Amino acid sequence: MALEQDTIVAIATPAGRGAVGIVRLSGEQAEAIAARHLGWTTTLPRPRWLGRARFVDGAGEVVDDLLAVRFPAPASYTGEAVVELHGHGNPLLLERMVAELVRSGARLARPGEFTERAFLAGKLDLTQAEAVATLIAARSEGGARLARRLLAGELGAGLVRLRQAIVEVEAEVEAAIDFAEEEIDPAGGARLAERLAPVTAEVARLLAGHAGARHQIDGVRVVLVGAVNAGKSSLFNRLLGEERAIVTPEAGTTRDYLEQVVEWEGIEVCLVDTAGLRVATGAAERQGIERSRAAAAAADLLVQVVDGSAPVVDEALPPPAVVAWNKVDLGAGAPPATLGEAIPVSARTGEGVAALRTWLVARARAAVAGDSVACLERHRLGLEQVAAALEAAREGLTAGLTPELIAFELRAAQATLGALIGERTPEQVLEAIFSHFCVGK
Ligand SMILES: Nc1nc2c(ncn2[C@@H]2O[C@H](COP(=O)(O)OP(=O)(O)OP(=O)(O)O)[C@@H](O)[C@H]2O)c(=O)[nH]1
Ligand SMILES: [Mg+2]
Repeated sequence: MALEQDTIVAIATPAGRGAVGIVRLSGEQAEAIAARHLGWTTTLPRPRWLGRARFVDGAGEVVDDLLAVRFPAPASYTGEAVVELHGHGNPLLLERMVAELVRSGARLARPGEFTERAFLAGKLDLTQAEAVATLIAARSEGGARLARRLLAGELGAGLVRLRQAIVEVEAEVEAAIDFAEEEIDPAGGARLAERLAPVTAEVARLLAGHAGARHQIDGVRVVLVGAVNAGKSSLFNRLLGEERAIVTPEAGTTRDYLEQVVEWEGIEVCLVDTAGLRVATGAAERQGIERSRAAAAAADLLVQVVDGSAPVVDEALPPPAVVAWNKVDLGAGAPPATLGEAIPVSARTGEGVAALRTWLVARARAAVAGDSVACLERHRLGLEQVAAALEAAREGLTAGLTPELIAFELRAAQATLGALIGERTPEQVLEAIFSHFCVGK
């Protein structure tokens, strides 16, 4: 990817009105372009100091009274000259300023382009650049904490250490090639394999914690399923603490599934209410039931809601994590042991709902457990490749294969680690990562 020298501009604050709205410029001409509108004529303001300014358009009209700050290169987020304008948070004013800045020579930034430039300038490695988007998107305290660790470079630094250890082993294998040895002697092979063991163990540790870390970032999906009228939507509303889903005495009220994200004790939980399962009476309901089944299949935790006052034998479902034995206020008997773990509740009175929530939180906590920062799918795919290459190298070392083959595997592991950090990462991968950012970041 060629380094672009043009100056980019975007609104950095969210759409809508607010106390403050920020326009950000980055690139060689950032200061010169901003200067034209801010009256920075003879001297530029002190770097990194916020100063009052007036933004004037091409016709001399004042657009906004604001605060402006400049970050000369390379001590800025992008590594280029950056200017930020902190104006009043009205999209009309902000968009007008952006249009004026474009007229003066800036270009609209693509999503994630500021962070992409920071990455290209070497301010962040690729795992840190991803962390910026992950941190902004985090919907729970736990997810934000993990994203902050990623942003601090914990994963990137760990991967660099692993690569260094592999480079050292490879150097010894290459030495054997230089001496034109046909194969590595068994004692030497065993010793080198032993030196790879801690690297393999660390890769395995990162992979083992991936599922937990991913749940921390993406949340834990809790899906309510069951027969029509069992009280799924009532329970959904109770768990959320708001009347989100429609509840009626009619069977087949919920046609499509509903999702709502809640944060329970620092964990992001995505609660899903689904259409009741029965033989559908129409096309819409049939589709709704199909979607319910798909939602059930994608659940991390499945809660089967059963009307305990008139239990219906439900259709075949994946085994639920727990049964919510509902409507106990109507005098439902004890849940039959065949149902497995069941918690008596009443969505109407709220009885037992706290116990159900506590049960779900405990399971959600187990789902996010672990201490891996390898939280994204890209990390998992890369680390699995590294693990496979290391395993092939270990086998080669213990089986006395030619040093060339072993060196090849060790170089493959290094290359994959390099791509994870962002060195020689294919351009499509970079594009896919940065296109998921918001504009202005
Ligand atoms: N007495 C009593 N009635 C309940 C309870 N939970 C739900 N109901 C009633 O049962 C009926 C169906 O409730 P819903 O929450 O719509 O049930 P659902 O499982 O979402 O139904 P579908 O969307 O049709 O599949 C409504 O009349 C609710 O008021 C409960 O714990 N006790
Ligand atoms: Mg419903």
